[in-house]
Amino acid sequence: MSNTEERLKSNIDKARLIFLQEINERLPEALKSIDCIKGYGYDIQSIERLYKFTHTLRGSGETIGMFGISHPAAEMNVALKLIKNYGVKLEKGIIAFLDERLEEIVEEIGDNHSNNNLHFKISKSSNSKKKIYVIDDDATVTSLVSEVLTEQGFKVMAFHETKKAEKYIKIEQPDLIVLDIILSTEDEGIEFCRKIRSCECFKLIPIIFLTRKNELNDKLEGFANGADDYMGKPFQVEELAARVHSILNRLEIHQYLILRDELTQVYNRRYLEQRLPEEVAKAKRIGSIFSIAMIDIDFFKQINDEYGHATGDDVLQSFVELMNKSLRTSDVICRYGGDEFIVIFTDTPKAVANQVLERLRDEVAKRPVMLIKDKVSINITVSIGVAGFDEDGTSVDELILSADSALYNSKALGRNMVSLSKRESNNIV
Ligand code: GH3
Ligand code: MG
Repeated sequence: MSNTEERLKSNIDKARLIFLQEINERLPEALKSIDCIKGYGYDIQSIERLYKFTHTLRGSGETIGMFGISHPAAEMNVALKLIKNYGVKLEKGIIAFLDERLEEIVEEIGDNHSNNNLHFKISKSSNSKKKIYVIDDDATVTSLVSEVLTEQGFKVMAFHETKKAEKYIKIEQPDLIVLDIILSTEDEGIEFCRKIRSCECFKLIPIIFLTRKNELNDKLEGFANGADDYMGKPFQVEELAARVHSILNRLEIHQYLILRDELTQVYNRRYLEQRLPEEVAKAKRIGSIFSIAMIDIDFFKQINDEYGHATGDDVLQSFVELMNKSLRTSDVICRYGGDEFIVIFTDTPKAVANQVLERLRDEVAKRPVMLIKDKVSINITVSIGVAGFDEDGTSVDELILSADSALYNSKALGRNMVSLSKRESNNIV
């Protein structure tokens, strides 16, 4: 091989390594997206994420000759484009097709990893913020479990007694607890489990018992007192890690489902009611600012009346799709109810939110909603009210009231309009 050929080969090898590293970092998000689609069907954000991911894989994979990755990525990419842009329905067959192609990609990456340690890396980034408490009086167990779970990206805290863990639990809630039963007493772990389960805010923390008590009756008692899983000692640490992943992944899907609006897949009112107080608290704590917008489709009832409720649903979905495209990923879109949405613009002053919303309003008005299956195109417009922290309110209620009053102004002044809140006119003292 000539020097030039050698240099070229080493450059391609380097590029392949960087490519694999990059995929590894983005793969957890892609896997999460496909899980969401599998579990819940059409979700524009997941489709967008998968589209971008497969687009990169397709292009870069081909360039560096990794066709085992670029071919399935190209197939996925085309299918996603048809779904995104050409109204092809996301049916079971297509979901299975996307899932199989992604699996091919995962397998191919696995084969390409010299240490064949892919799942380790996937876990690492997808679980990087999750906190796990390991409570066991045996230091060998806590150190082994901590080491393996830490390597997999979890933040682990080890305790040798439940009292200390109880103190911490009140300050920072863990995402999962691995709990021994026999500590200073025969059933300290059971007592601890019962105690935390009796408190409303800890009811949902997954608990895995890891114990020498391994008889059927012990297990039944563990489950009866609130365990999510039970493992006897001696144990394989890889199996424990697999159970931790499985429980947390399922919980994540569950949380996704309860905080999303069923029709449009954006966040629902329940999420808004959690998130908005957090934004207010953060803004007060660190002195930051943010804005909110209340957006309402004009004369939406007429669309239902004229074309039927199902078409009304399609219009709502198309409008959300447009919002997803026009707004930034940091903007939090929530369906407040019916044809009304609230968007939180984090770290954004009212004037900037106003510009973004003016663009959105203009795009909505200019682009009729094309409903291929109904063979109709429907013109819609939206009215918007904007309020900013802290000039229009320093509490959730004040901000919503301000945005609502501004929205009312837009409606009263003829609709298809963005209005900024003027706090004085809201009669807020
Ligand atoms: P305005 O310009 O004043 O906002 O008039 P509007 O007709 O949009 O206002 P209104 O709030 O009276 O109408 C909202 C309608 O949205 C009433 C309700 O039947 C309909 N709606 C609420 N939820 C859904 C839904 O999930 N799907 C469909 N298709 N319609 C819905
Ligand atoms: Mg309306």
